[in-house]
Amino acid sequence: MLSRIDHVGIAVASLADTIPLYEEAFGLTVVHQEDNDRQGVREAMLLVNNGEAGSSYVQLLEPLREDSPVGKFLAKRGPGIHHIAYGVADIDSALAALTTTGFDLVNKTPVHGTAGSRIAFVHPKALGGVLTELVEAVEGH
Ligand code: MC0
Repeated sequence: MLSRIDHVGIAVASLADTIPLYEEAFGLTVVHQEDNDRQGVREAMLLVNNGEAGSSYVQLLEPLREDSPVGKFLAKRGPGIHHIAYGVADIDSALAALTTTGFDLVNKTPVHGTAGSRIAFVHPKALGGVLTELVEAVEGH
């Protein structure tokens, strides 16, 4: 079902303060920035690798509102790893399989993700405390 690690989502208080750390430490560059109002985040995608199965990124997430998943996470736990996201070729069949096996989905149908991708979250309580995202990327991402 899973084709790659698409990205690691990291909650940060400030993109402007955190992006230079990844540039300096690993020479990564920001290849995409976007506000996702429904998710309540301003995000920056830093490319790690373009592989045969698709690309992998570090995703830095700054909350747009305190009362958003990342805003609440920062208030409770402080900055750090917020979620892991796996690439899938067909998110509809991946979600159908997880529903059949009884996993608690935050999104039963896909919603809008980075750069036009279709995404869905599995509840952290269902996977040992790790918020998990599935990503069906659009061609070229
Ligand atoms: C909350 N919890 C987490 C967690 N967030 N555990 C692990 N990782 C996280 N990121 C835990 C809390 O510690 C708490 O555990 C319980 O879940 C309930 O937390 P809450 O603070 O009361 O929050 P809820 O219940 O209102 O919401 C939790 C839920 C939410 C996972 C449903 O965060 C959600 O809908 N997340 C999916 C959307 C999302 O994260 N969007 C932002 C990234 P205890 O033990 O205290 O009960 S958007 C994104 O990444 C897009 C742009 C993309 O990639 O394309």
